Amino acid sequence: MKLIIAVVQDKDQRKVTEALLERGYQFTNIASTGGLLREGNVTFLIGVEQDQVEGVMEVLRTHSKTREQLVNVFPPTIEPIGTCIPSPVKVQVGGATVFVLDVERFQKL
Ligand code: 2BA
Repeated sequence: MKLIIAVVQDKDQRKVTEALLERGYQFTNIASTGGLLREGNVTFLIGVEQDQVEGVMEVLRTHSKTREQLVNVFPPTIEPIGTCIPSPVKVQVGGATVFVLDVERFQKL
């Protein structure tokens, strides 16, 4: 068995959820926050058999979009104090960030 951990942008949550449900996968959603952007995203925990991994990947590939977002970057020198102006930099976010792990044991107790 495999555990797929997929970080998806908030905006794609509904489509990914619907597509996973339609295909009969079982999963859990956890509200999460990106370390860099500090914005809400969603982490899906999806437990599947080995032969279902590609099906889940296909759903994630189809419904997780790549978007550009601006991040404020502060210049390395911040002197004189109080005059520091952050400059926005574009970063590409998504599609999904996916980890596939081996599951040692799976039980519902
Ligand atoms: P964030 O941490 O908010 O990152 C948003 C985007 O900023 C990333 O998009 C990436 O393009 C850029 N970024 C983040 N950290 C960076 C760094 N150290 N150097 C250069 N660029 C950086 P994605 O790569 O699509 O990631 C989207 C979200 O997936 C991330 O949101 C984070 O929540 C999660 N994620 C990505 N890589 C991860 C990892 N290795 N471990 C755990 N979570 C990860």
